[in-house]
Amino acid sequence: MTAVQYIPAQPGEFSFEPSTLALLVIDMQRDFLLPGGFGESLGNDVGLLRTVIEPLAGLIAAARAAGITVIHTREGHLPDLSDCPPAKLLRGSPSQRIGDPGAFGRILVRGEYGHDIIDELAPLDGEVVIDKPGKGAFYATELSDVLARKGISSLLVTGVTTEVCVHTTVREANDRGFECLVVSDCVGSYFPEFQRVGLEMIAAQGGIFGWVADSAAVIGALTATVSTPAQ
Ligand code: C5J
Repeated sequence: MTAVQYIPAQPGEFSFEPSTLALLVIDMQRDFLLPGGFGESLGNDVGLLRTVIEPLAGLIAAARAAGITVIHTREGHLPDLSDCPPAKLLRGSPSQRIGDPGAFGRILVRGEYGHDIIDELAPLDGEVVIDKPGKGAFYATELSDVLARKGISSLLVTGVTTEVCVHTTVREANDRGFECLVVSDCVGSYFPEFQRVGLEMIAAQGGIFGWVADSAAVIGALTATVSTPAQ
């Protein structure tokens, strides 16, 4: 029998069993986070996303130490863009579209330098990396199968951006029956207002999409996991 652990959270305590919990790290890619990259070229302040790096590195380390499954995602497309619907391709500034040359290679194209995960949060050998063509990590990916195979029913959700890929993924996960806790200082937005409201929306109405807690609270519970032997 595995011990149930608790994390103080909004709107109330989040309970989990370590063996059925995974840490999902969404789209911590150079295209979104590096100064001079795609995100910045759209006029965004990447500094707002980069505040996530340090707490998230600490959370990933704590999850690995506790034996929690860590899964990374990357948003991007095949080099021929056959998996990018015109509705997505044609949106946005004509000079900065998906597949166009950018400072770090073709924008959001798999295999390009900018598409990969930032060095600070590089996946370890053996950790699952899900390549996703959409905002949600479940759409047109193998994530459902991976989670089912590993017996995962609860997710710690982190990454960027809060109101886009994090929210879409949490909503997809919620509809599929997963219990999601969004880690407030480990998700980031280019828009401070969207960050605040995005987090509020998760835990509103008694946790309509899930729970919210900061990384200190989550790491506290994961550390207790390490020191509490399974029964
Ligand atoms: C966006 C993402 N914002 N990962 N992607 O286009 O949130």
